[in-house]
Amino acid sequence: MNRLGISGIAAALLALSAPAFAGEEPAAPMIINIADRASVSLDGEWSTLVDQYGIGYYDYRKEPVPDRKSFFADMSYDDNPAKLIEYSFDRAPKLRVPGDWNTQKEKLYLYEGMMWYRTKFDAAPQPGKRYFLYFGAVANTAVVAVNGKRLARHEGGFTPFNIEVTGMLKEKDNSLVMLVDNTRRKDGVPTDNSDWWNYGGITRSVRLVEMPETFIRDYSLKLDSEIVGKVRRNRPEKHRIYGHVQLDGPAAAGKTVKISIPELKIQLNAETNASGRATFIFTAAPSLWSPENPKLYDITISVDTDETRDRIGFRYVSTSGRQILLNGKPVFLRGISIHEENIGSSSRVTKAEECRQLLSLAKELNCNFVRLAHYPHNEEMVRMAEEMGLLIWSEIPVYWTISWTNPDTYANAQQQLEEMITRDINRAAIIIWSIANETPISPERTAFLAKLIARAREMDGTRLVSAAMEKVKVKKGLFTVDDPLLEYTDLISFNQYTGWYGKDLAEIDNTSWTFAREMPVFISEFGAGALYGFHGDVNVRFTEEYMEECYRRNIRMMSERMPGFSGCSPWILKDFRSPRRALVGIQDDFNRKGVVSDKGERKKAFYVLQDWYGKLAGK
Ligand code: GCB
Repeated sequence: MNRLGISGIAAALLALSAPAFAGEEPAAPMIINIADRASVSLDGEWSTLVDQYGIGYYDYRKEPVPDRKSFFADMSYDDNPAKLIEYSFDRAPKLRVPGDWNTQKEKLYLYEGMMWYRTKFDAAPQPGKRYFLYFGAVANTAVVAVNGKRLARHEGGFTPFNIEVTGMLKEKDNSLVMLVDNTRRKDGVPTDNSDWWNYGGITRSVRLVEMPETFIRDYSLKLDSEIVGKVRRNRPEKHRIYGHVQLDGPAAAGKTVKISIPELKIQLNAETNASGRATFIFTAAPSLWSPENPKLYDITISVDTDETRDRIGFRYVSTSGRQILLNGKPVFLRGISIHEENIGSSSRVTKAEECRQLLSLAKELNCNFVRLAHYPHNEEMVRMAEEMGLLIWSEIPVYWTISWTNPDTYANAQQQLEEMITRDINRAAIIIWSIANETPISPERTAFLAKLIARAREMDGTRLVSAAMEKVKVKKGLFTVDDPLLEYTDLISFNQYTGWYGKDLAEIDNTSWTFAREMPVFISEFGAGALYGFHGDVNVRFTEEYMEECYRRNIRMMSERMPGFSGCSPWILKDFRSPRRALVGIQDDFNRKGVVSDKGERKKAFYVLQDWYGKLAGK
């Protein structure tokens, strides 16, 4: 039965975008720092069934069926051949979890739709413990059932969620069935049109997490930008560090929480209020995190029933006039944009080693900054960038033509924003939350985005908030950004493809910029496409020479004729898959704007960028 009482027909038309059916509750509040928690991995080979028509979910009238008649029941023809059971996960082919399905089997390369996943696992549930299933990311919608009972639904393909399964586990042979749907939807976030591959699947790890009854769910430690007291020569500045600890469980209220940072000789207690939340503030003089000094401190947070350890850096970021300041000093962001695709097979990144390959290339380019586009990347990527001394721009997939007036679309965008901020609130490397990319200006869009920015600032007042905007022409050869969103952002950040999505390379030399606002200017994208190894005249599109020259001239133009130019993240590190790229023999389903090819071969433009960044870095 449909819990919200919409008719079966309406539900069918909406497919999985429909409001939750019975048992399809929102996920539980997110548990952070999951790598530190007692857990077992459920990764591996899962049984899978492609379900183009939703036969495991609907009956032949396209009415949703109850758990026992759906594939969530995990029945098998072989268990009772006298009964009509038209499926069996035991007979089904396997797919690797984590992983996108598109690059695992040729016949799934273009598949968009529903897919069933099933795994079985043993557990040893202990009395007095709580159990959660944690999913790093499932693209894009997931409905989860355990032992035949539907428990939760999550929408948003790039952020984690967890659901509680306390009291539902057996010692042997638990069945975990998931319906995963990557159908593109106009009202989705992202919408049905983009410039990247719509990978489907359980794309990040799945874990069974064991928690005490009352546990530490999330926490933050934030450095305030104000310097407290006098600055003494050769001594680190003193700052306030403030934050919160949120407990979860029956005994969450009135608890003493301990926060300790041994290296800073910090040891303090805070009391939780009636909702299990403790806030604290103290002063300390940490060695500040920066690309040159990616210093992290071991911290421990504990209550009588639980303890978690993390490594946290402290820094502050702000703007002053046309400059971005990191720890009070001007910083030029030598960035590169990155999609979450590995080098080699161009599959969704699933291993630490793949993160390292991408980030090492950024280091080789002399970057101090990465734009993790166009959605939150996996947590490992963020933590590794932080350890390697790379600043981060992190964004949600509010991209191009979102349904600005649909309240469900807004709710989902905000949910994804909250999930991104909650997971990564303690990552010093992240200095910019970005809430949108190249969205067409209208009053509805600006209201939607302004609300997201307000929410981001409410959750986190310690970072810059921005969006990738677009340029407009003032007159021949003169451009600006004239977007009402600038009222709300900290940066004039925008994508500009002068010399590529225009007439020719010469237009770059005839382009200048003017900005009415005294704000830092950040070029979130520029670039050109080239097929690695394709050489020719500088004016021939897709040659390495064209791309190289496009980089040279853009760098000159931005450096010389762009007031407030404070950094850039050229598009993009690696060639990536996109259904918009149809030129056979050159594109072959790849956006070729990578400074390295899909196999990691460095194009000529790579060296132009490396050389420029090297000089800026004083190398
Ligand atoms: C853009 C988009 C990016 C595209 C890129 C391109 O402005 O933000 O997602 O892939 O242009 O290559 O056209």
